[in-house]
Amino acid sequence: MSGNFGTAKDSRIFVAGSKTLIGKSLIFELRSRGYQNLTPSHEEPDLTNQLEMERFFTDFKPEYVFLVGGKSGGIQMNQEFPADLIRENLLVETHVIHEAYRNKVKKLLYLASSCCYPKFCGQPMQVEALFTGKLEPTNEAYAAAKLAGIVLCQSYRFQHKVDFITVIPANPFGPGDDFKPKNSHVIPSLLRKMHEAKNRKESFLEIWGTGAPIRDFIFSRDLADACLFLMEQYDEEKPINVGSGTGCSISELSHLIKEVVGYPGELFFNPEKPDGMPIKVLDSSQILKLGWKPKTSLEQGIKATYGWFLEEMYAAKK
Ligand code: GFB
Repeated sequence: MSGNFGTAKDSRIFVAGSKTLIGKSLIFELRSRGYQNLTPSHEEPDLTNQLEMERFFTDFKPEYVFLVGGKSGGIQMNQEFPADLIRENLLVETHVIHEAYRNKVKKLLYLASSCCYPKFCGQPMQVEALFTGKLEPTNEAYAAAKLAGIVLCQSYRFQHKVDFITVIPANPFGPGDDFKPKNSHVIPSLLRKMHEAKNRKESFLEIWGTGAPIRDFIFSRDLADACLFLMEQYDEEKPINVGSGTGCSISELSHLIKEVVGYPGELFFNPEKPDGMPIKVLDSSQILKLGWKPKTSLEQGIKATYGWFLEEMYAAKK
């Protein structure tokens, strides 16, 4: 069913969302494994534009599609820009999935999100829990769009007999992440804030929320590796989770980042800022059973991400 993705290194591959954290990691992994026929990352068509998508699929005729595009960001972005998030993600999913079907793509992998799970979900979160409860209000619009993407894949599979699969990742982070204060997820945000607080010799740093929420973090290169593994090995309608297997509280995470950055000040948790979902840890037993596991510890991943951030800052100053 999956064609010959693993062996055919000359396959035409479209990474839809090549400028995203996961898109960049996927392109890096694909190139390092000898796949050369990738859609050029510097001139990605507008995924939200139906005509551009039609033209692109007709010209490039991709055989495999990794759908990792669309807008995403941390808790603050989700609260401020719900309309942009739902609109952009719905457009991207609709156009890419439909054109993949019309152009007889051999296989498509759609990357959903762990915020598709209900707010008060049993832990670790199993795929069977999807659609069984209310979503976390701070990211409801984004999550609704990502859930629609899951149903799109399942519906095209059923009606058109295509091999479209869904992967649900834990919270990804890594080199190439978005460090802009308003958009960023917790890891890039805290790396930047602590780095700047250290340089300014500030003795206190505010961390949003109570510090109690628990997250499952996956290093972007491990997630890209899992996506390539699943493109080859997984053909089911049921979404599959990809996580680290363990949870880490925001408080533990903040202290780990403090150590990596070498920030000597005190951390102050501000409960007036939103916590988001209380716990999000994925049940990743299915992919473990198939023979894949992550290679990078949280600490190693954070060190690599901070190293990348420092290089970027240095390059920007030159
Ligand atoms: O990464 P984050 O925004 O994503 O926040 P979510 C995780 C937790 O870190 C929340 C706390 O409890 C925040 O209150 N936090 C503490 C911070 N300090 C900070 C900070 O400086 N910046 C940020 N961003 N958080 C996301 C969704 O929810 O999950 C996304 O909003 C996406 O759309 C992602 O789906 C996987 O895990 O709360």
